[in-house]
Amino acid sequence: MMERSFVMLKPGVLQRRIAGEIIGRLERKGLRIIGLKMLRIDRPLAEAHYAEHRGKGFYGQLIEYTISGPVLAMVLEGEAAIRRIRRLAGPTDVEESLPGTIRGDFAANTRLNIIHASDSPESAGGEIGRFFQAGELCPWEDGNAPWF
Ligand code: 3AN
Repeated sequence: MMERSFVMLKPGVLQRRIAGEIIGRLERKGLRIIGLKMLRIDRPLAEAHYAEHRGKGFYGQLIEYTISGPVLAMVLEGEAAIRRIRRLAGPTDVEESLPGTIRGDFAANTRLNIIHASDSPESAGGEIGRFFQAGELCPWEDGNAPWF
């Protein structure tokens, strides 16, 4: 099923100069970038995005890290995009993420995670709406669709 997912490359990605590598992996899996912007997330937006984690031990650090520098926010479209991107990202816990996944290859610290990817169609819809206005998305015809 054709889906849209919200992906955010967190501040450590720019610090470590691995944005191109990560975006390349998403593209190679056949996903289409239909929205992309760089922004500095403010505290209210970070708190809204991570509302489900409020009260947890790592919440404060998670918010501070998320607002510590610019992020790359993206909307990707493709067949089963949500599940594909979650599989490419690998598990949240860096001890569990296998080599070959984005977290398995690049994340050394669960608290300083490098990628956020929507985990359901419902959260994707909410997250896309929180970060992008409808006019900022640019869907395009995919001439390579049969390959993917
Ligand atoms: P995911 O980003 O894989 O959907 P969530 O939503 O459970 O994972 O967690 C959001 C973020 O909170 C993670 N990317 C990570 O930075 C942080 N986090 C989650 N669980 C932990 C934990 N047990 N210890 C430290 N940080 C965590």
